Amino acid sequence: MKFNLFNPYLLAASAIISACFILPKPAQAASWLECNGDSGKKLRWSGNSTTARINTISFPPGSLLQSVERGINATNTNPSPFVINTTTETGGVGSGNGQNEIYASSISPPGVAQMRYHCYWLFGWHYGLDEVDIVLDSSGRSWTTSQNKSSNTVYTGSRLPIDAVINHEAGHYLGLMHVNWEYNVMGDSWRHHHTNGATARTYFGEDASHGSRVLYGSQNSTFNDVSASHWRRTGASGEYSSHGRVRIRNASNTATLSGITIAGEPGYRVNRGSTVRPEFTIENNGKQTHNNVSYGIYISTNDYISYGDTRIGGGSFGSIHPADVYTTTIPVTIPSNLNPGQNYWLGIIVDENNTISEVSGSNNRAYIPIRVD
Ligand SMILES: [Ca+2]
Ligand SMILES: [Ca+2]
Ligand SMILES: [Ca+2]
Ligand SMILES: [Ca+2]
Ligand SMILES: [Zn+2]
Repeated sequence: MKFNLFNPYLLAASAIISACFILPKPAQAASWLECNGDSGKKLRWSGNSTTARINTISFPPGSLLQSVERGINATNTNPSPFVINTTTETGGVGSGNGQNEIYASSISPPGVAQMRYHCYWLFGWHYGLDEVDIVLDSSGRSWTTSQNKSSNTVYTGSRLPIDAVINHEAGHYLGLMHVNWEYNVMGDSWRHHHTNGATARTYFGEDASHGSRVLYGSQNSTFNDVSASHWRRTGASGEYSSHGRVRIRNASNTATLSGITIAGEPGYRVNRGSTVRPEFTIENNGKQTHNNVSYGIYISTNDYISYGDTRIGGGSFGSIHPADVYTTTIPVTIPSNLNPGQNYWLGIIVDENNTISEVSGSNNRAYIPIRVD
């Protein structure tokens, strides 16, 4: 989709948008800004890399700096050729100083990307991004530098992961805008993780990766990555997509099973020998369609899904396109020999037979807690 930015009276070199206050309209793909309503004039950087200066007064070397760098790395793990390089500085910060900076200050939202761009006609069109600053709120918000789900407020902790908000704001840095019609990091980035065992990793995801390709094209080198998540889109909240955990549906997919909290996370009660439909979000974060993608469904005695767990089903997804996030349910029969009253974790492994040469194979697994009755 597009936002028309042309102001015929604007001949100044630069204008600014605080990316948290743009109103979007529903459309098919990721979103970005367009100069004069022209799809040939997308607002992006003129080259395929820029440098962001991480302020080490805000984020000192150690876990704070690492969490910011991890968020940028998550954004950089996309199939476009564009790369955000990082360096550090201790100098002054501000919008309009010609430097792309990442720093902390007292602001109202948790994070904001201040995007400076130009879009004007002067004997020809001139347009593009000029400077983007990423600012995180410093006014006593409970941040964490950890990827442990025991720290994360959307799991069993109480804190907001720095890397997740950096990942979202770095999407603005590329030129992407908010999306509320698909599960994506430019919506609710707090609930947009690859989680297996104790670790919940923020990631850029299919829709933003698609957006990065719309803006910058596809990189020449091979970039394959399918993944599985236990988050899904549940609706829209203003310009952001709302996300919640995936569910377990009944065999006919007409109702959701009864819920139960297991180890602090949302789980479901299942009967031994019954057929149920666990739900998972499957993404293709790469640049090409993958056909006949294998998957297996597993029963685990813990929240870490591995090939060592008990395989109870599987098959293949016919075609996984790199532009439409695929949240689906998969019928599977709960084994009769499980222990009643015990907690298990129902998991998926995609590209189970490892035929796709991937950027990351560690994001191919996701789980749903279950209590067996
Ligand atoms: Ca500076
Ligand atoms: Ca700046
Ligand atoms: Ca296991
Ligand atoms: Ca993968
Ligand atoms: Zn935003």
